[in-house]
Amino acid sequence: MTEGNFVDYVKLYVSSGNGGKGSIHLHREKYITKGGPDGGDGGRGGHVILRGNSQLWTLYTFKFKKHFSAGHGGDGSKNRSSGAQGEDIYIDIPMGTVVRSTETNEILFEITEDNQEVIIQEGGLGGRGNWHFKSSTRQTPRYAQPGIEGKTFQITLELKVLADVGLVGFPNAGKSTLLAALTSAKPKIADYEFTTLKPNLGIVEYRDFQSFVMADIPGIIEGAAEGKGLGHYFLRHIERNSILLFVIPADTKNLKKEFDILQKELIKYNPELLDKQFMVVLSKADLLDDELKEEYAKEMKTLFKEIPHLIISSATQYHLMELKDALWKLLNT
Ligand SMILES: Nc1nc2c(ncn2[C@@H]2O[C@H](COP(=O)(O)OP(=O)(O)OP(=O)(O)O)[C@@H](O)[C@H]2O)c(=O)[nH]1
Ligand SMILES: [Mg+2]
Repeated sequence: MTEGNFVDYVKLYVSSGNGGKGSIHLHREKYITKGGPDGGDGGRGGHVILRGNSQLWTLYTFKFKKHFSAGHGGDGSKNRSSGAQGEDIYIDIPMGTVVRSTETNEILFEITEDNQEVIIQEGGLGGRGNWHFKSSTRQTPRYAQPGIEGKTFQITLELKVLADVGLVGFPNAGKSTLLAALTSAKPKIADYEFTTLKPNLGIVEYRDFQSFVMADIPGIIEGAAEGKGLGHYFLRHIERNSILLFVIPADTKNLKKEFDILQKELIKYNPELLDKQFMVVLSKADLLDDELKEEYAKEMKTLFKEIPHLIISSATQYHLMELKDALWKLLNT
């Protein structure tokens, strides 16, 4: 995953297939002069079906493809033979995707399970062939039903659950570096503020083939809730994470103040964020000597009390396994 893989809101056009035409056909055979109607039915048009897929984490694929059309039904033909059914089209989407009608903004449903299928737009019915319309007074009906046309519908997909752990910190705190150290994501990392402009997601592989998703978002600064920096836009993504992992660098001027500012911005933006589980890491510990580390450890113990905390270094991998353990424990309580 690279910079800009984070797509959580898209509008799609979906079109179901037309139903095939019913056939108007009169049976012809040697020696049979009045064979009667034998035109078959048109096949139904293909449905558009949304399907949950647990391997997907974002709506990224829809950045490039926004139109989806199912196949048309085949026309009926002689000998009462029905037209082929139009091919259904399946659109795979991640779990936690809310599907709305773009026109009314009404929520239609939410995909919550792997392989869950919902028909979002039905294919048009095939028309009935002329043999259905034979009666005592009308032996050779010369009409059949046309198929019903498919429909185009615009839907809005919005991803609700994005990640299990969201990284929160000032610019340059080392969030992207931590994501890169824990996952195979390759976010841009540099020694200046606002290197990360768009959130990045990575999958943290845990013991026994378990995993959780971590989201790295742009740095938050004082005033973010009022729109300073990039924070105001990205704060909404944090709302969806179940754990907020505060990243504060070891070269911070003031550990407590930095944590307070971050927390204050979150509360200003949405007080409900306080109900989330918090964890704090002091990053870049390789910059500290043992004595300083010791001091920080004490300070964190008094400052954070109930909040789990760790001193880590992405550069030297110091305490990264312990961090995974702690996050996993939090996720499972
Ligand atoms: N020594 C040391 N430097 C680190 C460590 N982690 C990150 N850095 C450095 O800190 C700088 C910022 O790192 P990033 O990971 O880009 O920081 P960020 O929090 O993602 O920054 P923004 O995207 O701007 O919000 C880079 O120069 C990194 O090389 C670490 O564990 N040790
Ligand atoms: Mg970054």
